Amino acid sequence: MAEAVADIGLIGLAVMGQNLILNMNDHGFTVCAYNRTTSKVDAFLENEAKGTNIVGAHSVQELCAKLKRPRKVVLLVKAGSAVDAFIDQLLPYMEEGDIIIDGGNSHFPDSIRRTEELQKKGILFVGSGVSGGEEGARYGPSLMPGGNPAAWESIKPIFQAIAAKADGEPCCDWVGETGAGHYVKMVHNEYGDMQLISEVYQIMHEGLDLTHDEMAEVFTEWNKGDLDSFLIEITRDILKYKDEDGSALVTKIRDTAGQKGTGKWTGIDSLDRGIPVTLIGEAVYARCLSSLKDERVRASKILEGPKNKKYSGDKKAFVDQLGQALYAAKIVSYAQGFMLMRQAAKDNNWKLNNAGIALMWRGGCIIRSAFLGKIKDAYTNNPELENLLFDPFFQEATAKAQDAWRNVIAQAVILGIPTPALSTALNFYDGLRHEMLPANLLQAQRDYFGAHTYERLDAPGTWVHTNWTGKGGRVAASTYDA
Ligand code: NBP
Repeated sequence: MAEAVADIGLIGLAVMGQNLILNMNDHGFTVCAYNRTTSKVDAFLENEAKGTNIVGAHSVQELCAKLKRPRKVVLLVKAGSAVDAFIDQLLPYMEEGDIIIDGGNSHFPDSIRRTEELQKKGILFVGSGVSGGEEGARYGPSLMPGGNPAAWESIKPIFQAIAAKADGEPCCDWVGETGAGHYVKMVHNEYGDMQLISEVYQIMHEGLDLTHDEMAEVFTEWNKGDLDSFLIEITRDILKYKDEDGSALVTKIRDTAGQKGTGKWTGIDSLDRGIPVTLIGEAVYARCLSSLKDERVRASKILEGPKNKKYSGDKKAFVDQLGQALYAAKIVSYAQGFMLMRQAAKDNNWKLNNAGIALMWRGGCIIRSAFLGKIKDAYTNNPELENLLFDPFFQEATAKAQDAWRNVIAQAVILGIPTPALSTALNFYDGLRHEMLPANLLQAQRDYFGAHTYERLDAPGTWVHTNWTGKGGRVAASTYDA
């Protein structure tokens, strides 16, 4: 029988698993490593893990035998059936109170199911979002654990030690019950931020004729202010990067965007819950449109655009307005994300800690930014905040930026440059701040053609049908929302 020497076990020795193990080792935890293909355990111990306290196992049984109690096992394997397969393999060697943590990119309904199924067996399941890629895993990821709350006390010291730190605080806290960790990880995605930055790039490149070095300068400046973030920083570096012939490498990259699904999942989930997360939706569709390259090439030859394709005003002033538009649209994007999480929390009985979530995203992950500190402040000041845009700081920030934001979109429309995310953000903002929307007409139309009934403003709760043409009958359709 192997001696129980390890504080925690980890299964899955690909890029994330290996780096997370090394990170835990750096923080003084003894980790036992295991992988389906066991030759990778030996290779890891002989190379990357050489000279460390890391130990290995060649079977799930050996792994469990080497773990101190309660046993804690992190899975960092391909999401889906591999996670279920490992849970099944672990169960015979675990006992009540032991903990299984899935750190892969699992879809949150799977984590809800796993938490509930394992709870019945006395095993504590944690579905944890892990963000930050290879470097994050190695030197400090953003960690978003959720699942069975009874597991938190045992894993907290390890998770908070290895997580990224923002202003000295760990970018890791308990998110909520069952699938909350993986849900928050799903909503936390870079699609909106990346699309907004890309639109601003296209306006500067196509409409203002700025060189890539000039654009890099703009991003350098932006990174010193409100927009200070990882994505602005890497965009600056990308714009500066030269190919062998001295031209900007980015201009040689085929303009078809890939996607791995988290944006799409968020979009679908927002439709299911009836929450307008329009920035993610537009960002996903923009990637879809980008991948229709051949069709776009044909369209570019036959579909007419505006005659005037270049901005003729003060470029420097316009670049300043672009920065303001980017900031305001980003605020709307995060407001929408928090609206979605608020609804999901209601639907699933999760008590989400919004300030904690903002802090978890503040460092270690792709969307990390100084701006998330402001979101943390907003939810710390008012944990019950209905909408991020209602917070005085963000209310003022959007009010200050709105003239610039409107002008940027107006100019982009005139020049024929697409701005799906910048525009949808402004449309959302204008929609939200309208007490009255034209849905009254829409309801009248629905009642006209389908006898769907409508509610009268002067008699709330009273649903009536009007015989609009004088020819219809008295019978109305039943009232329900699909
Ligand atoms: P991969 O997603 O490439 O997964 C490789 C691991 O999964 C290996 O240990 C492999 O074992 C194991 N595996 C596979 Br593939 N199929 C299996 C099966 N049917 N049964 C058992 N094991 C199986 O590794 P990764 O990129 O390190 O990511 C790990 C997890 O973390 C994934 O869920 C990923 O989505 C998530 N994640 C990745 C990143 C990133 O930047 N890469 C960031 C955040 C989260 P083998 O060696 O025997 O083939």
